[in-house]
Amino acid sequence: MKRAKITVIGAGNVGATTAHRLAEGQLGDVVLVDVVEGMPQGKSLDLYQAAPVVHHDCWVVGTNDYEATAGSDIIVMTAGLARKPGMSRDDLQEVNAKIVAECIGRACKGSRDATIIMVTNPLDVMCEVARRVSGFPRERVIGMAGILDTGRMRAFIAMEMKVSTESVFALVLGGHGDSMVPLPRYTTVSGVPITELLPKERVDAIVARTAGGGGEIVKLLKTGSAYYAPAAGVWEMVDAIVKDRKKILPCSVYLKGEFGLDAVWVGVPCKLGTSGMEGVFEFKLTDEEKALLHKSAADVKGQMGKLPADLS
Ligand code: TXD
Repeated sequence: MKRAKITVIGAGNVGATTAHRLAEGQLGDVVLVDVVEGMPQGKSLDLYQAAPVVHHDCWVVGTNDYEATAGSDIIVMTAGLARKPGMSRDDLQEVNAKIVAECIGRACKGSRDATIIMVTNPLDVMCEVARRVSGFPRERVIGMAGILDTGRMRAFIAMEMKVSTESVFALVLGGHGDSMVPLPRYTTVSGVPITELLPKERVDAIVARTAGGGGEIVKLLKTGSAYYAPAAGVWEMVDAIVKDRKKILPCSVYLKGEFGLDAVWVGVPCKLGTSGMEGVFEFKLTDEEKALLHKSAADVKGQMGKLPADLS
């Protein structure tokens, strides 16, 4: 079977860390693209020189143009500005929309069958830019945020209960922003909902810390935003797609009526396999949960409305 070819656009913190995980996880050959001259080439050489030591044989190539990306199976889009302290994700929209339109437009020319995994913020709105510019069906444009948000929630619960992170499962729906919707009712330790295990005020505190999880790291780092856990989220999506694992993972998806929402990007559980986003995993929400999800979706839709009609 042919080895997967994965283009990672943006060789900054998230992009380079993603390339590292993908190559060392033996998921495919990696082409790392950035506008900064020499930087993706240097990082790729450095990554590839670890191959003989850590035992992988994936090629890692760096470039400033898109020629070497042709025929990619997966395009991971991480290029763009990251938040600085005091900024919201939406503050990045205008400038990042231009970067996403340019990069996705160029990358898609030689890779018409690729699946795009979006990372650039504001995530859900940038997914719409990629969908419009690429013309790809929703199955092949998917946003990475839910794995990060649920990863944060799982980590906070593991810290609180002093149990292995592996025993904790969490569910977060909604846009990747302040109005995201962590669902404690479906968040469990070894199958038992945390609402049965922790007092309400602790659950509320974990929900609030999850929603502000990105901002907490921005504040600590001062010069940029999180990248190790985001890169892990991309790794899990690529792994599910290239190995056709049919994993149910929370991702940003262009909804077509699911959960009562239409023509908007929000995080929902979906099935990932060779064809990309192979189906939304829909289930019944309480009235309160539904209201929160619809509020989050309305926020995303409001931001989508600010995109220019012509993105080229
Ligand atoms: O959950 C999520 N989706 C996210 C999203 C989690 C973490 C970070 N998230 C967002 O990813 C973040 O808000 C940013 O919008 C992106 C990238 O974050 P990163 O931390 O990697 O930013 P860096 O380190 O500044 O890297 C960005 C790189 C940098 O090397 C630039 O030179 C490059 O993007 N860049 C470009 N490359 C190619 N082409 C163009 N036009 C371009 N413009 C900038």
